[in-house]
Parts: sequence; C-alpha cells; structure tokens
Amino acid sequence: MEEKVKGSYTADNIQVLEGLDPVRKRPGMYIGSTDERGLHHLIVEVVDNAVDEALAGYCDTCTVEIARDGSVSVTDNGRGIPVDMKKIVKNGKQVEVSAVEVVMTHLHAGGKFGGGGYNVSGGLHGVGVTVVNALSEWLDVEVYRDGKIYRQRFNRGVPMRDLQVVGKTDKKGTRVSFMPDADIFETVEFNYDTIRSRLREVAYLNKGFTVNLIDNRDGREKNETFKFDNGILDFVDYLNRTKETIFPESLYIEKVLSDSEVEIAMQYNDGYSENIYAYANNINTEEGGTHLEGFRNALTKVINDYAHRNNLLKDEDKLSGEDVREGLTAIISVKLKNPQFEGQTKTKLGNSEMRTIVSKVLIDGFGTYLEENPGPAKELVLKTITAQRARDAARNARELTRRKGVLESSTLPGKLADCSDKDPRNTEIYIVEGDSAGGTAKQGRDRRFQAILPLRGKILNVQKARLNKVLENAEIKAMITAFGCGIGDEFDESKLRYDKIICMTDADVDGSHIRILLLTFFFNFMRPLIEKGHVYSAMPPLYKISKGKRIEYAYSDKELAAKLDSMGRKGCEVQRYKGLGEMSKEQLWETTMSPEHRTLIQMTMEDAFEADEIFSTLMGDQPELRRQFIEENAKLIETKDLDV
Ligand code: 0RA
Repeated sequence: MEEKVKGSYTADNIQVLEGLDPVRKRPGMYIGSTDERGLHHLIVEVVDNAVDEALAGYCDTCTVEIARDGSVSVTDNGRGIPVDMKKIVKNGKQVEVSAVEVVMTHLHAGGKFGGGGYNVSGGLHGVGVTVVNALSEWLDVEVYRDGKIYRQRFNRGVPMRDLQVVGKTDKKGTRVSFMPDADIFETVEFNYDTIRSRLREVAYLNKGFTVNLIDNRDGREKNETFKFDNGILDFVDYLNRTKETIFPESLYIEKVLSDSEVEIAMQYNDGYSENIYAYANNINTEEGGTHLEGFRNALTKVINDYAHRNNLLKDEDKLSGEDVREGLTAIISVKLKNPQFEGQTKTKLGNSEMRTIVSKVLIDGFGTYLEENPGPAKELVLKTITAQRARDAARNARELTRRKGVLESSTLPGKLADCSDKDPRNTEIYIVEGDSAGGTAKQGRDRRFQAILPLRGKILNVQKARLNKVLENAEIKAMITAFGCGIGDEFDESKLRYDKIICMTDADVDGSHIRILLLTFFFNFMRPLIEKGHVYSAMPPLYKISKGKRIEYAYSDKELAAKLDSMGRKGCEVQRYKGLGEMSKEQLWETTMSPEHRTLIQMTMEDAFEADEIFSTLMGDQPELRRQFIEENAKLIETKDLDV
C-alpha cells in the first residue's frame, strides 16, 4: 500500500463508482424516495448502525449533530468499523483495502463479518451506510479503535485516498459526517422535528440507549437528549398521557423464545380507538405482519378464555377482536435473526414463526396478569362487553343509514361544488371552513379539476363519539358522500373521487381546530387516506404586502418582517387577512389554490397521530390547558406567530 500515491486510485475509482452507480442512478430503490422523506432516511441508516452496536452490547450512546453548513454527523461509541485490511477483487486483480473502505463502497458489505445477533441496519432497504456514502456530496468517516483515530474521505462515494491514521484517542466508536448530494435530493435541508421524532422512537425501542440531537445551524440552535430506562413501557405511558387508564400500571412483557426477542407493552384507556404499533428489528412495520397477527389472535383468546372461566360471559357468547382492542394502546417490538419484509412498502413482517412466538408470549404473560389481578381483569372484561354492545348498536345504525342511502347514495351533497373532470387521478377537493370562504373558493377555483365542499362550523369530535353519532353528523355525512370511498372496514381507496383532499382553513386557532378535527376524523375512519398521502393542508397567507405594482404575500410574522426588509419598508402597504373570507377570489386563487403558487402541506400519519392525541385537550373546556397545548404544538397548529 505504501507505494500507492495519490492519483493511483483512478483505476479503482472507476470500479468503485461502478459499484455504487446503481444507487446514484436509482436512489429511490435504496432509500424509498429522493424527497424529504428519503433525505431523512439517510440519518436513519447511519443511526441504525449504532443501534446494531447497542443490540450487540457494545454501544450505549449515539449523537446526531446538524452542522452549521447543513451537513449531519452521527457519532456512536460502538466498536468502530473494523480497520483491518481485506483482500478484494477489483478489475480482476486481487488488492488490499481497509474494511472501512469495503463497508463504505460495497453494497451489502456492511453485513457484519461473521457474528450472529440481530441487525437493524440495512433493514428496510438492506443497504445501510454504503448508500449514504453513494448519495452524499462528501462523507467523512472517523473510526476510534485500538487507541487510534482513523479517517477517510469520500466524494459521491469515491474514496479520495486510503484510510489514514490521523491521531491518538482513548475513545472507541465511529463518526460518520456527510453532506447529502443536492444533485440527488429535491431538498437537502434537514428538519429538526422530523429527525427528533425518529430518534425519540429509536430511544423508546432500545431501553437505556441514549440518543442526543444537536442543531448547530444559525438561529436554530437546539439540543435534546432521549433516554428511556423503561423503553416501550415509557412509550405506552407517553401515548396515554392525556387519557384515563384501566390498569393501575401499564403492562410489560419481555421474553426470548426460539432465538427471537419479544417485548410487549400495553395499557387500556377509556377511549374507543385502537392504537397498536408493531416493530420488527426497530423498523415500524406499518403494514403489520405475523407478529401483529399473533398478538391480535392471542389477545382475543386470552380475554375470551378469562371471561368464560370467570362466568363474566355466557359460554355461547364471544367477544370479537375489535371489542377487545377498543381503547388499547400497545407496542409490540420483536427482534429476530432473519427478518423477511414483505408488502408494498416492505414494512410487513413475513416470518411465519413469529405468529406462534408472539402469541405464546402474550397468552403466557397477559394470561398470568389477568389471573393475578382480578380487579383490573374484571374491569377490562366489562369494558369489552360494553364495547360489543355499542358496536352492535352502531352496526344497526349503520345498516339503517345505509338503507336510507346516506353512505352509498349517488346524490352528492347539495353544498358540494363538484369539478367537471371525473377522473379521480386529476382532481382535488377543498374542504373549506364556512360558507363565506366557501363562496369565494367556488368563484376562484378552476372548476375543471377543483371541487369545493364548505363546512359549517366545527365538525364533530369523533374521538369521543360512537359510530352512530358520527354518521348522524351532517358535515361528516357530506364528506363521506363527496369522497365516495366509504369508511372503516368498508373503506375502498379505488372508489375515492379525488386524488387530493385539501383542508383549507383560516390561519387562526379556530382554523387549526377544524384542521385537527378533520385529521382526527380521517385518522379514525379513513386512515388509508392519510397513509396513502391523499390529505393536504393549504396555507393561506396572513399578510399582503403591496408596494406600487408589486405584491407579495407572507405566511407568518417572521416572513412579513423579512419581506418588508427585502422590499425596503418605505412605501410598503401591509394588509392583514383576518380570514379566507376576506380575500377576493383572485387573491385566493393566486395565493392558496393555484397549483403554481400555493403551498400545500402533506399531512402525515405522525401529524394525524399527534392531532388525535391533542385534540381532545384542545376541544376541552379548560382554556389554560388549551392555550398551553397550542403553544407546545405550534408546528402542527401553526399559530405560534399569531399571538393566540
Ligand atoms: C462492520 C462490522 C462491525 C461493525 C461495523 C461494521 C460498524 C459500522 C458502523 C457504522 C456506524 N457505526 C458503526 N459501528 C460499527 C463489527 C465490528 C467488529 O467485529 O469489531
């Protein structure tokens, strides 16, 4: 290696480039997408390597730092990527390069040399840190190992020179710093909150593991640490923090069975929704899979068995899965050797043995809990029996409504101004607050592809209401008929009449409430709408700034100040919109409805989940709590700048 001088790398470069070329050519195949989601996935890939080290017992801390230049570094105190020399074949010749370089430039080389254990890294797309390297303008890797600091730099996946020893250290671990490649990604600006929520999840899923997040960008300096000694148990308590719970303490079951590790945390609350989150090797298996099936089957069995044995339920009666999951918050986290991920987004666990394993663990752990805690056990069974009765009543009500032709009626609601294009791939529907804004929107829209549905006032708080009440609500009925896709079990995406469902509300507290209520309604009754990315929020501007012929719009006080500065304050006239209804149809089109100029925000499951959680508090009658929530959830509610 010694006689290797700078420049002699050229031949190898071509080889390496070829090796990572597929990644740069089709980034979507490796990280899902090149939008903001894909961008943030880069961080996840590196963090997952640290988690692997933690799972193997070598690492307890990971620090993610956003640098002032917008690059990100991920530091862990694991073993450090191995630095020994490896023989590999390049251009038909055998050469020696460091293991660090092999890991960084060869897809699947990250596959830990030897060693059992469960790996989370390279999980979702099977590639890990190599892909981050391929998709970064530059990447610096530093390894702390055997008392030395090693460093290597890559540009767009190509090593600039061999791995170097650059100093001494008594630390151990790895630091990977990278600048995402702007040629690849639609945006290279990292979002603190997006990173934060994933890191918090990682910390919940790996009890005792410390995750630090530091933002060093100018004006955005921030620093947080996540560490949960009780792991997913803390997660369940967090999810239930605003709710009344049934068990005195949340339940935690942990067991290693047939080489797989199963962790379950659960608690019932007095609400009606079911919130079960299943993970496999730290990956959120959004499409479910065998572990979730095992859990569900076992839950139904355990509760029915207990109820029958204790004469709480007649022999011939049976509680359904839905009944026993009403008000349940649960996290199922499994770790296994060779996870098989299936499904559209590769987030469905396929290993059939997990069905039996999880089922056994739950029957054993939860069965024992019920036997040992007759008080809470009885309360739970009575709750599920109530749920069953209510469900029967709701089913009858639904039958009734259906017969009346409300759900599947072909007559669209009178308030709906439909669009002329009937191809749902091209169309969108604006849900607008109030008749006055609705009127303007109807006049301002492009009627070929934009439909308008005005809502009168606030829609029903669906979380606290049962199905039959929900279906009686006029605003909700109007939405169901307009969308055409049905609700709940009968939801059918192929019948959806619009591609985009856009909530257009005022930029004030009431507007936020309505948006949160809408989101909660979709979350509880039409969840796939959010999961499939059909739901958006349109942001109307708060201010119009005119100077002579020039007109600008600002969406916050901050932006107003910035725009005024850039336009030169003199001679600027500022108009503050109190509501959508105050805008002219031209202004509404120009700022909020024209696909060319508008800012649409896609609503994510994360948004919906937060909305579902916080809205009960928002709609409650405690103004102080309400104010506090609005402040804390400014991102979601976007009213922070508005002195509520
Ligand atoms: C390959 C093998 C081993 C560890 C790693 C890679 C590793 C990669 C990354 C990426 C970020 N942090 C990391 N930490 C470790 C096993 C190490 C050994 O056997 O000594």
